[in-house]
Amino acid sequence: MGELSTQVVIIGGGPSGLLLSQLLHVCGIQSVVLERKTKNYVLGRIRAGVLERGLLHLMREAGVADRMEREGFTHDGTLICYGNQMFRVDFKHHTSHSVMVYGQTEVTRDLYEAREKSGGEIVFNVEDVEIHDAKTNAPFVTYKKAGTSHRITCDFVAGCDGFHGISRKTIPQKVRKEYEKVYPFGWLGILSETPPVSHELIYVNSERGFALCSMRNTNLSRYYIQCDLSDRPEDWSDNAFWTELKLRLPPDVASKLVTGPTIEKSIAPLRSFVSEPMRWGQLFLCGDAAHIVPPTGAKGLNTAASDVNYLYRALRQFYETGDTSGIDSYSEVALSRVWKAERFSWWFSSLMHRYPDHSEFDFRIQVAELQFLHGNQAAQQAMAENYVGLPY
Ligand code: RFL
Ligand code: PHB
Repeated sequence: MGELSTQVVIIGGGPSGLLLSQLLHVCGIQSVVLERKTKNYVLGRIRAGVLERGLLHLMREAGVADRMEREGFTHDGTLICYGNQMFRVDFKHHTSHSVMVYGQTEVTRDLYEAREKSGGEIVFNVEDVEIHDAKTNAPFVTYKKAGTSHRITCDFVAGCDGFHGISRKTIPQKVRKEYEKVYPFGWLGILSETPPVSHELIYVNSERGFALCSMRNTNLSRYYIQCDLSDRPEDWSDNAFWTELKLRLPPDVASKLVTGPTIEKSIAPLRSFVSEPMRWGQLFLCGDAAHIVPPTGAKGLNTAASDVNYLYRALRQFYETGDTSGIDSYSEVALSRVWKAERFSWWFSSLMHRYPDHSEFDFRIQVAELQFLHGNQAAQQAMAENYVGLPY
């Protein structure tokens, strides 16, 4: 049995776990990250593309923002289409803030590089991770790697292991309350080495279903279309995808679309989920381990980052001054912001998708709300404030 001791054991080497580990490192707090997969597997997952100002600030604080500042694209607004209308919500005008388009893959790559440079301990390919004695002041974590058992004693455990991880499930069922909404459709997403059709994102509510035009860089486009939950990526040839996307875009946008071979194709279900509380003894949940949003508002990674922000400051306060107030209020403070992101993501999803079970009445209400957003500056300001990210 391998024995080790550290201050914080972080379960999960996705963006939440790595960002927390790097921020703790910068203020002299030790951690060990345990990741179930390999580094290449984690870096191969194509996910988020839009970063809020809070996450940009944290990347700077963690000392990992150089490439992001050089290569990321600042977006001051977004385009929304419905019927034969298109309008722009100007984030900069309404909030004086912008968002940055820089892929989650790149954020994760920059974080791995920084952790490796500073000798950060990340253990890959771990199995059977278990959290013990989280309700005492001497928690420990056990795991197996290549058949050998290991044990790490620590002060705190951060559960950053995503929706399917073990951390949330360590909290006894009678303590946990879970809230969930599953949407009756999914998103089929592709990546292609083609120039993006627009320099800002385009969200489309078309009669054939939702579509989104996004990007990663000047020659890498990311497009999504709403699909049936029973669809599989292999059911969609490249040609079928491009044809369907064009049918959902306004004709002048569709005529500019550059198509090409896709280099990734996947389907994500849409779900809203929150598990409360986010703290149980010395165990703290962060990111997808505690909550999921449908991707329409681009809030998943950003909400993970806001949890990391609160937890990092709470741990820092504890180690620097012995004050436990940040730790004690973590769950309540994090959840208050989480629920606002849940509300926004639910609202924007409801506004932009075609629901198979909607009546004509529901549809007319959706159009009325889109028209209201189109014509009303106060409604656009509310949307812009949520999209660029509510303050921490
Ligand atoms: P992750 O990324 O799931 O990482 C968790 C890590 O934990 C590991 N793990 C374990 N390790 C050890 N032991 C165990 N028992 C373990 N179980 C799991 C996993 O291997 C993994 O490496 O969670 P994290 O770090 O909380 O990060 C959350 C974000 O990844 C997620 O919220 C976003 O990707 C959501 N999301 C978006 N968020 C945005 O803010 N903006 C966007 O534009 C955006 N677009 C998206 C998205 C998610 C998508 N999909 C596929 C779900 C677009 C899509 C299509
Ligand atoms: C993406 O580029 O992957 C993306 C952008 C905006 C969203 C969701 C996903 O709302």
